[in-house]
Amino acid sequence: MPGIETFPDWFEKEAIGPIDKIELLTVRLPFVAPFGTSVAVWNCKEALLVRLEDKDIIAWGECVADPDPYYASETTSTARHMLKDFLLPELKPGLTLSRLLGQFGRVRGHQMAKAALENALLDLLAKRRGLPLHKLLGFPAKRIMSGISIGIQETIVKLLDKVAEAVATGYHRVKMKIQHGQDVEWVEAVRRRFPDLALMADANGDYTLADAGYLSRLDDFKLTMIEQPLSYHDIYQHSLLQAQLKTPICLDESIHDIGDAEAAIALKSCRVINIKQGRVGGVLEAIKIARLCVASGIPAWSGGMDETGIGRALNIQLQTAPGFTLPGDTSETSRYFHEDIVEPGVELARDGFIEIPPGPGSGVEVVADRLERYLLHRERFG
Ligand code: OSB
Ligand code: MG
Repeated sequence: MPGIETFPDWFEKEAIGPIDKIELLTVRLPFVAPFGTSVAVWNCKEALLVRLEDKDIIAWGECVADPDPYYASETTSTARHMLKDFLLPELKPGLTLSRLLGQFGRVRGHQMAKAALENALLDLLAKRRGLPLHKLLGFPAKRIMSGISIGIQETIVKLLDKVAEAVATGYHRVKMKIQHGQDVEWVEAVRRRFPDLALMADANGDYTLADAGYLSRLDDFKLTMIEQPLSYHDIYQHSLLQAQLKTPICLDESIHDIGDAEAAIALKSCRVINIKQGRVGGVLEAIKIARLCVASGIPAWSGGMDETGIGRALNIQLQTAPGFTLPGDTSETSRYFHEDIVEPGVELARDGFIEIPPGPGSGVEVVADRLERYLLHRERFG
């Protein structure tokens, strides 16, 4: 395997080149059903998009931030501010992507804003070469495992219906959201009905170390993992909790870059890592973390942020990288939206796998009239 920092030659040798037109757009797509978590209930996906145009190429990036700061501190507004005032001004045609990302390093935090622009540039560079993104990154195509994240439901009966539907669709694993008051009993009910299901629970930081004894009751249900049980920026207390749980802990919110991943692995704070490329500053940082996971014997998977088809396509391309050994939050388009802004949408094959779309770049195309339908705001730069 290449070194953790090694990318194909173009990364350090080839200039990004001129870009005719840069735009930031905001879209809002209604969800088919509200998505409830311990931190918020979302009824729609509002996303900031980066659109790059050069000659006959149009490239896209999606910022995974929500309009609110309830999952992460970044929002669509902070990302717009960072892109406009600090990140886009660094984009010069003579720079390699490696140099540009180096410049981004001066800006502390704001990984989701950085990722959105990096994503769009990767789509552009791949399309210029007529290559699917995974090939530009040097990874062979493969079929991608699927997984679904089921939000907090009103009743256990409704939850069981949702899980049954996911199992019938063929998802490789089911994640259920939990929170205080909707946890042990709810997990137990799902496990009793689906004894062999690859099942995990995501708490989005709803518990404290004082709940360790209570959370250990989840050890009876063969969960593949419990995701982010403690605070959104904690690494240390998770190490104390992991020592008391049989169930593997998976960190999501706490991991912002490869340094956090190193700390979490060294402290034994988790046995699995959820790599969200947006949360860690982009696809290239995500690939590095996945390589670190391989070297450390830690399974990893690609987390989702209920992205539109633009971000979802990117997450699919990313999972060709070594280290994404577990099914991620990669679900069918119809599970989120009645209508998405891209084609082709994501569908599971009969065996639950997802094919990588064959087109260049991320492999999907934005459908103009759909974009118009869900567009809130459009602004041009450069
Ligand atoms: O915690 O993983 C999470 C969605 C939005 C914000 C946070 C999370 C999620 C999901 C859904 O669990 C993942 C998806 O289906 O894209
Ligand atoms: Mg999570």
